Amino acid sequence: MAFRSGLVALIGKPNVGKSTLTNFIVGHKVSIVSNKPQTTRRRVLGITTTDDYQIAFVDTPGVHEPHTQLGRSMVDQARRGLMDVDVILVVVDGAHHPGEQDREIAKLTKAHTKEKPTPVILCLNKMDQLKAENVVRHVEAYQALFETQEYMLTTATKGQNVGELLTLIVNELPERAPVFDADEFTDQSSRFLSAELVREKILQATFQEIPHSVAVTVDSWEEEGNLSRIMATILVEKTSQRAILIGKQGQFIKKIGTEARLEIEEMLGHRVYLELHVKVSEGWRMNPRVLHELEYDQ
Ligand SMILES: Nc1nc2c(ncn2[C@@H]2O[C@H](COP(=O)(O)OP(=O)(O)O)[C@@H](O)[C@H]2O)c(=O)[nH]1
Ligand SMILES: [Mg+2]
Repeated sequence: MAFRSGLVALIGKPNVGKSTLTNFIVGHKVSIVSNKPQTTRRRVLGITTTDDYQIAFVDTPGVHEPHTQLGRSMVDQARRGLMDVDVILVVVDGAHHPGEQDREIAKLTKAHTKEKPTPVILCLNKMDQLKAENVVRHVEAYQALFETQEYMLTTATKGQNVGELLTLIVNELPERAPVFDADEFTDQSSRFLSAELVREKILQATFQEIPHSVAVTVDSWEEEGNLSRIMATILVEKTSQRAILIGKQGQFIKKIGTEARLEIEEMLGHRVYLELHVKVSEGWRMNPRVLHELEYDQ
């Protein structure tokens, strides 16, 4: 079989498992995961290469109603993620019947395929939560909505049926030489991924408005032999949020720092010294300059 390669856009509502699926396929955490919507704030490329194929997945922020400058930038990126792709992989929550947001996404993909015919494959994720009596009804409803027959039921957290899903995707890819080196797995810098790992630990440990209000920047990064010295700032929008993140006697920030450091060390393959500061920056989500500094607009 000739080598196949191509670009695959992951499109779907927030929280359906797009980043979990990307990370599983790529074998590295290129896109952070939490159960809070809008965890992914900018486009991330996740690349997998075998002897027979190379797939570059474009993991986009979920399509949702934008209320802030950050939200608008995220939806723009989801739309742009569709440009020039070889396959559109629509990821849905297979455990639930399609709803209003799914119909919105269907409109988006249909508008795109009308202009540029592109194969659409459905990934009905969260199969572990799908009741047996709903399988046929949900599969048929999503197939009708997205006007495609091709689908796979998956459990991304366990990697179930992901191999089968990859087979469907590869069959739709053109015969083409690889574009990326075999050892490249993302287009994101270690610096950005490190900031994202800190944000992931915060998202996983906080509730309500904090996940939406947090951003992380890496302010300095120095290599000392086999050690990376990283200084990062956590931006929040209110003084009360700062107090929560620091916690009693600094306990909360310490826990976040340890969890993030361990994962950054794993990613870099050497020791890391991580220093975290918390800063209040009112309304940063509305501020294009701050969004640019955070690289959320790229
Ligand atoms: N039960 C179950 N949970 C999943 C599955 N895939 C992802 N999740 C969880 O769903 C949440 C959102 O996942 P994420 O990948 O961030 O979704 P995204 O917003 O679409 O990128 C996380 O808590 C994941 O652990 C799955 O197949 N089954
Ligand atoms: Mg995501």
